[in-house]
Order: sequence, then C-alpha cells, then structure tokens
Amino acid sequence: MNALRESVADDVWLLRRRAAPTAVMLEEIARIAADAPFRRLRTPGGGTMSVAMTNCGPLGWHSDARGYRYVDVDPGSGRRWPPMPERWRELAASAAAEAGFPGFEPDACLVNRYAVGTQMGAHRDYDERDLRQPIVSVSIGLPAQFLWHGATRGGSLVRVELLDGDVLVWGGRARAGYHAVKRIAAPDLIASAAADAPPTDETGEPLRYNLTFRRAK
Ligand code: MD3
Ligand code: FE
Repeated sequence: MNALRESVADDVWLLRRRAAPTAVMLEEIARIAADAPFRRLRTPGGGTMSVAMTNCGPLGWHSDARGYRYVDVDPGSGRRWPPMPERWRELAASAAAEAGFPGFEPDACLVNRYAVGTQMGAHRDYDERDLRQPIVSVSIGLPAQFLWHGATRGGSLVRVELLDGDVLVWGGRARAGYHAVKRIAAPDLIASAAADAPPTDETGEPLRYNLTFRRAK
C-alpha cells in the first residue's frame, strides 16, 4: 500500500499525481471565482500579496490591515463563500488518511492563483484553531518549487517540485513549519511539451493554482 506516497520530511507527505487529471477541478475553480472573485489581499504590514486568492467552504482565509483571520462571509461581497465541492472534500479527506491523518474534515479551502513571476514568502500557517489537524494542498497547472524550512525560517531547506495533480499533506511535527513557494517560472518549452497545457487567465497567460484544505475552527 501507499507505493505513491513519498516522504518529504517528518510528517510531510507527497502523493504524486493523486489529484490528476485536474480539468474538472479547473471548471470548479471557475465556478467559485465567478461568485467569489480572485483578489490580491493586503497584509497587516501594508504590502499586497502577489498571489491572488479566493476561498470556498464554510470559512475563508482573509488578510487586510487588521490582520490574518478566517471569516464566514466574503468581505468583498458580504455573501457566504461558495460551497466546497463534495469531490474536493473527499479528495482532501482521503489524501490526509493516506498520509496517516484519518478523520480530516476541512471547513475551509483557500484557492491560490499564481501568475508567472509571483511567489509566496516563507511563512507558517497558524491561524487555525487546532494545529493537530493536517493541511492538504493540491497543485494545478504550472510547476512550482516548494521550499520546506521546518521549525525556523532559515532552517534546513528541502526543495520539492510540485506538478499538476500533486497532493502534499502536512501534519504532526511539520504542521507549524515554515514553507515558501519560489517565484513561478515561465513555462519551459521542453518540459511543457510533455505536460498538459497549463490553465491560462483571460489574456492567455499561464497559471498555477493551489488549493489548501484546512480545518480552521
Ligand atoms: C506546510 N500555499 O496557502 S502548499 C498557503 O503552493 C501556502 O500555494 C502554498 O503555503 C501554495 O498557505 C504551499 C500549502 C501548505 C499549507 C500549510 C502548511 C503547506 C504547509 C502548514 C505547515 C507546513
Ligand atoms: Fe502556507
């Protein structure tokens, strides 16, 4: 069992292509974004994130001048976040179970959209109430270099290339670890000939999406 489960670090598991094919998920992302559009959030420090975000599920992650938090309505519209597709919830729960975290019931799914040149700096996810719950991440579209630092921001670095359909699960000792996504590179002609064409924005620019499933409350 679990021939496709790779250990990246203690309590960090990579399930290669576990979410492939991702075409249907792209349709679901488009449906979510039609209701709760992608937006670049402000940080408490006064910056603006390069990654655009939206959410689905009962709770959504939000950031503005007041800080980071989970909210049950989209501050952009005043309406509840769109529902989490049942298939997504099942995928997240079964991936968590395969990585050794049974009983995962996500109540939030943050959808990140990366254009070429965007990145996510080193950070920890600790806005969730119960840090014994894992996080499940699904990568879609352009490849990304994911950096795992562990307990400290400058800690021992593990680099993982995340490809379309890859699922990563963190929990236990890894749950509060620092991690980052390196600046997304323009598609490599040779590598992209071997992969499915990446999703694109309205102007034809290639994209990466990442879904992170969390138990926030
Ligand atoms: C590791 N997203 O949204 S996967 C994020 O690819 C985020 O968009 C990245 O980091 C992305 O916060 C990386 C998700 C992830 C989420 C939580 C973690 C990795 C984690 C918590 C602890 C360790
Ligand atoms: Fe994160």
